[in-house]
Amino acid sequence: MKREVGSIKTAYYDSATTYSRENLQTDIVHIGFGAFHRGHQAVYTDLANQQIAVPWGIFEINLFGESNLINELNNQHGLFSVLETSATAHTSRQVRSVIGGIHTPEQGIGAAIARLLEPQVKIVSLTITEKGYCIDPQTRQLDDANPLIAGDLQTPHNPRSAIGLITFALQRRKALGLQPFSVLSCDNIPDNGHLTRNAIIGFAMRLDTELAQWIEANVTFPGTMVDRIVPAMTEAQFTMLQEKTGYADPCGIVCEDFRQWVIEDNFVRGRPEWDLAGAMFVSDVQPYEEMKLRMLNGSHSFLAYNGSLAGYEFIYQCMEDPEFYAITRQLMVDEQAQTLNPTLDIDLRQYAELLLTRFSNRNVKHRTAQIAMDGSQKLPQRAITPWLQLERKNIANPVLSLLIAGWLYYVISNIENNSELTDPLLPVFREAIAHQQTGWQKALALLNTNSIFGDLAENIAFINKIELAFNKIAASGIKQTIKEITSG
Ligand code: NAI
Ligand code: CS2
Repeated sequence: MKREVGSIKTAYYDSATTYSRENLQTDIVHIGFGAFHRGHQAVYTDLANQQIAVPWGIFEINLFGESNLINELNNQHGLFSVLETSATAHTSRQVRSVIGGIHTPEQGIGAAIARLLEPQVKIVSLTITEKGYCIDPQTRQLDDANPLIAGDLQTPHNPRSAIGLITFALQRRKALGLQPFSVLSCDNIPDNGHLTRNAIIGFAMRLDTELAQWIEANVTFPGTMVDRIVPAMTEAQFTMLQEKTGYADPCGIVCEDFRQWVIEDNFVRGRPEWDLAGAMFVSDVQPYEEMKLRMLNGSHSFLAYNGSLAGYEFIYQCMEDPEFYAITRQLMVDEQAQTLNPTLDIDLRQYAELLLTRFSNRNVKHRTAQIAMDGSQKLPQRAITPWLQLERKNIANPVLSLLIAGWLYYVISNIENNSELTDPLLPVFREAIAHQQTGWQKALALLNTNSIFGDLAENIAFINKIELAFNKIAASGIKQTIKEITSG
């Protein structure tokens, strides 16, 4: 059923794609050719390219996962389709900003290093998930115990982690007298620029202090707030994409029509005019990023755990349940918004309504189980820090408490039922609960995971509130628990 790329009929695409790809070169190396990058940075670059004289090219590197995606991308000469969908309308576009890619487990790390050493590379961007930075979420410093980091410190010329790869490429560029590049994290991590800097300079420090100093002086790590809901593809979405474009595109994706990108304007060798495609360049990303991470991602995590406990497979199904809808708004407006920087020039109530509408989009099939992944890397910024802030301000935080209790309940029941659970700390969780008897004893054991909760297991107010919420879920079920919070 698949067709040759040459047969992609441009008539099927709603977007005009006007620029020549003939002279596209690797200006940006992107690590992490997943769903999100295709629906976000690649689209922004494509749209900006349509309006500028010299288009920017992106080259893709995948360090993990299946090789098919990059092989298919290369078969299609880097072209792929993006179907953007609201609840009622679709727009399809063919993205033309990508040149091709490498899957290092197949082609070898040397091929990736060679790309990073091309003199004209100006930006290395990343969507490698929270865990890809190999950082302890509590201390925000490089985690030496991380097996990838420990391995790369032994053989830095043959790296496996993104952090080791970028540091080695910078070391080689320095030695070869080449100009450095900027490193642009596009992952959902608070203060992602500084965190990436901590990881790379931390790694370099362990190898060579002079290199670390050179990176500090010559490389920038702009912070970003990135937003677009781009779920992992399902069979149904591949079918929908094919129906709308006439082409069975193995690299295609379906995502929501909304997109936002706020970028700290701090690049050592220039950057595309992403603002022509709607991005915002600012001097301080933090207020935007905190708003999005807490109101959007915090609510997503609430729905991921508690929605799963209620039996909902997709986020839009949670939104069709009036109690879930109400408690999500309560979380956004009465709790998360109260923790945000008051100088932010955004109407947070309106922002909450926009998020609720986006979550309700039935054409975006975002699985609660997908968002539930890697909770250990997400809870600190989405739930724990805001929980503590509200506590300090004497503002009630029952929904954040229920989010944390829901995570505990979800982790324990999925381990015990052998159900889907993906988290880099899964072995630690298994070990922690193995010798505990009651549900709450197991929860307490998990609350002792320092890299997530710090020393909160000793905070009596915290433990009391989480215990109350946890026991309520156990005794009455999640739906009744939510009903009581929203009505009380
Ligand atoms: P995905 O599962 O489609 O792709 C993940 C990518 O990360 C793959 O290319 C994989 O090779 C790479 N990766 C995984 N573990 C890695 C590691 N340890 N080191 C280096 N690379 C690693 O996921 P998707 O949807 O592309 O999301 C990726 C990240 O993008 C998210 O974790 C989030 O931080 C950010 N993001 C995602 C959004 C979405 O709606 N999908 C929206 C906003 C941000
Ligand atoms: C989600 C995000 O998977 C998750 O943790 O909360 O990927 C979310 O879809 C995006 O941040 C939306 O921009």
